[in-house]
Amino acid sequence: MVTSAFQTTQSHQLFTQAKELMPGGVNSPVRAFKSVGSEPVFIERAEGAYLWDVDGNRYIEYINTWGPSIVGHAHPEVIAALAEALPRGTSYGAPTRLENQLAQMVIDAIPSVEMVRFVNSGTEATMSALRLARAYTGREKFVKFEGCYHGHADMLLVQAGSGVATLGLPDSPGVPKSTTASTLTAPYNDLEAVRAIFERYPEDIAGIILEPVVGNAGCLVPAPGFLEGLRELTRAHGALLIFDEVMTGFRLSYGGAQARLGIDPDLTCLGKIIGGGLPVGAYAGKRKIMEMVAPAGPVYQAGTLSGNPLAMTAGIKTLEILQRPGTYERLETLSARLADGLTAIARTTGHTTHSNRVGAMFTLFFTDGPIENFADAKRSDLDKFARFHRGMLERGVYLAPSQFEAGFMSLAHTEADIDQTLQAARAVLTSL
Ligand code: KE4
Repeated sequence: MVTSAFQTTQSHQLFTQAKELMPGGVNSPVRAFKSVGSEPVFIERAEGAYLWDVDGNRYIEYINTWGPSIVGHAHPEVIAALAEALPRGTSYGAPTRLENQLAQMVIDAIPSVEMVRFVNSGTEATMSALRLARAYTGREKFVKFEGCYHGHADMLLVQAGSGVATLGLPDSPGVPKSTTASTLTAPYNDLEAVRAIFERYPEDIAGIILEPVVGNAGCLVPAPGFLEGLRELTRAHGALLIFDEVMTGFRLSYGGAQARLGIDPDLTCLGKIIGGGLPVGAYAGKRKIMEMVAPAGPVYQAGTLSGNPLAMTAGIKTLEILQRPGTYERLETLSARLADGLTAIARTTGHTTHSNRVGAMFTLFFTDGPIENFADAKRSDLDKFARFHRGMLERGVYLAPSQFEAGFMSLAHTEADIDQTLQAARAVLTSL
């Protein structure tokens, strides 16, 4: 039931003030709750599977700050590691043993990775990986998929997912046509469309970049043979296969989507989880490619806070926790309980929905399935999704404020949290 205590007075005041100070009152568009037609709640603190807003409302949350807090918010061991590191300073602009340690952990975890460069965001990771692919192949064109989001670098803001889709933006003004002239797009899961691109441009494609399991169109699952087909096409044409695992890395398995699905990409982009919630990104891959990056090679890329000691510390501790036995089985059990429960409740309350899930990434679409690409996802009833989102928020469940995002499970969630979530969903879906 909606507790009469649910009020968001202080959030409203803060949002009113924020809109005077920052565009849209936020520092990342999807946070503004625009597509669900309500105002964001301002968060005071987070712990485990819970968020508390400034009005004292507690939420069971399934965003994991868009992926990073897979071990739970404010994990005691992560906090302790940061507390121990803080007195040594926050940034040096110089190499540290911590970067060696986290790089080695990433290399040990992901078979296709032989060398790593840390940056400060997923955007920097994908932007740099594409620059490197273009330098390595001497070619300019690359392929991305409709609905995939790879951050906000100019050449990637073409038919992007996540916030671009959420806000229904055609693409972004301010991006020169010349910059996106080399960006070719195809529908996700459409191998024939990619084959046709290579037939048209047999020697011009530097690479294909994709989310191996998509989170930014809502969750889309690769069709059998799709990823394998991309691997064959890129190999046959001397193009690189670039997996954007900013979201899936260390979430879908300790070796990411590629280990779970058995694919060997040339480059991998990472972020989110490897920083444990502090700013981080990375691009990584085969040594012969990575050694082209400055100062080892001519491909320039730099960053004041790259390899920041606090982000490295949080990332190292987070990956140590994820290495423990049973981690991914637990995430699977909890995620299946939630996704299957939501699907069953939607059916018994007479709603047409379809659920896509891989491990601890899932989306309940408000339309019928199958949902295999962005066009399918866009059939969803966004108005119903918005009412569902609002109803769940009022009942203490914090979901991604967009149909074109994935839900995330953490190790801090319990069966009781999920059952409470399902109880709220039953009440909301009955009322819709
Ligand atoms: P950042 O620059 O936001 O660290 O990473 C960009 C990025 C790259 N690749 C993938 C697969 C991603 O999911 C992202 C960022 N994800 C979004 C959530 N869909 C971040 C949330 C936001 O934009 O506020």
